[in-house]
Amino acid sequence: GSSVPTLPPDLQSLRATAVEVLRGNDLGDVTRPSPTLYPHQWLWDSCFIAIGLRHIDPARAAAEVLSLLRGQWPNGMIPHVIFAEVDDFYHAGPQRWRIDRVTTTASGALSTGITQPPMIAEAALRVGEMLDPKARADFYRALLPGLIRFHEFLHFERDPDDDGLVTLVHSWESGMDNTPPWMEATLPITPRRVNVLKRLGAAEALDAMRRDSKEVPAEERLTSAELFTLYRVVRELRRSGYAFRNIRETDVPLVQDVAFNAILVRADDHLVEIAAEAGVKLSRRLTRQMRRCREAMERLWSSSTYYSRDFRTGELLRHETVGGFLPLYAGVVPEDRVDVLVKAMTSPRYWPRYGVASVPADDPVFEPRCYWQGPVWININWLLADGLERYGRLDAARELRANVLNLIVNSGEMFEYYSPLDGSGAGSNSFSWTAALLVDLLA
Ligand code: 2M8
Repeated sequence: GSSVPTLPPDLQSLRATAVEVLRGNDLGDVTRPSPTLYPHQWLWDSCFIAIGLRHIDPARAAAEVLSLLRGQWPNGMIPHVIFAEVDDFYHAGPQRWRIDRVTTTASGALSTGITQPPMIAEAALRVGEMLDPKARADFYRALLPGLIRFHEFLHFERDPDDDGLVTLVHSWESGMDNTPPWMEATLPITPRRVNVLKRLGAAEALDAMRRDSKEVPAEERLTSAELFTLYRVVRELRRSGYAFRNIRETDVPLVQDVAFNAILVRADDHLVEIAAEAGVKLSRRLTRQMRRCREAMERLWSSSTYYSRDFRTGELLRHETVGGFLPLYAGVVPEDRVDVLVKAMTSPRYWPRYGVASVPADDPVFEPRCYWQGPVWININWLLADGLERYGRLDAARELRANVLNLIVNSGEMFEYYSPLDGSGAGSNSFSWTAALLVDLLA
């Protein structure tokens, strides 16, 4: 762990910077994650953004959450990106997904064909706390039918064999694009032409084919081989009509992601609470699957941490990441394991100096400034602090929050992610969920 920092006096101006970033990324009742890299609406970004916005403008925060329903598919899925009508410089835009051949969204907006960590119920509950009773009742009433259908999509469509855990079909669904276990599961299906180019030493030719942003140094993003493999997965999903029964017949990696399932278990609890307050009854089938999912988390534990699991083989993907701590946030960790997890999380391996890293610093693939392969992410640390609190580790939770706050204070800017070693910012700047969660941390 690290020592509790003394906060500099200009927190107010830092908060003003954060509010400014959110305003700059505001597209109406949707907030884009960043002006340079991400011009559309992302599912879990909007949820974290709403958690911050509730302190500034609760009605606007409620609108941010509700706007996600505009992307909902007839099968209940809420997509990971709802495309805004902007000049599209985003590299995985509508033309990669072509969902218009398969389905339409509630609003007719274009979207991707995959989902993202189901943070909606958490955001709804937190926003609800800030609304007066009448506004909250209206908000819940508007949200509930779509939210219930989303949870049903996850528990039914994505758990076709009644295993309990839900399965993801792309690393983008996990939100942690290049996290090591996902990359190890995905790289075996690298397109042949990419491997050939690599073998020929034509890495530059490969890089030249990239259409993602040049704003960020290459060493802070996915490698070209990784990126082209993720595009290949999108192509398989598109050809499968985004239906799980077809996708499972392809060679696309299918993963019961530990972080996603942990977030879902917690979201299920929140959904139960919201439904109870609104006097809405959940179906017995859904209630049963929620229970089975919670129980199935146990299968992801092995000796000292939780892992994601391969849907096809049932084998654990034994590469440790920060995702292994999110069962604390879910509340599924037996008391005799909590110390093991908390010790690991607060050790210098994970928490060398500034916040908990996405991959432990002694991992051979650890890269302090490369995306989900080492950097500190503010949203994950927010979830971890909440998990510590749930288990009564109040000092550790307080210390983590103070440390993360200090990280942002020192940088003075709202970066996408930060080096856990020296606290330097990386990725996009003016990043919305960093700004929003800073506002929440300061509240
Ligand atoms: C990153 O992912 C997108 C694809 O979804 C990308 O790499 O283009 C991830 O960090 C993800 O968790 C995040 O939601 C998204 C937008 O901030 O960016």
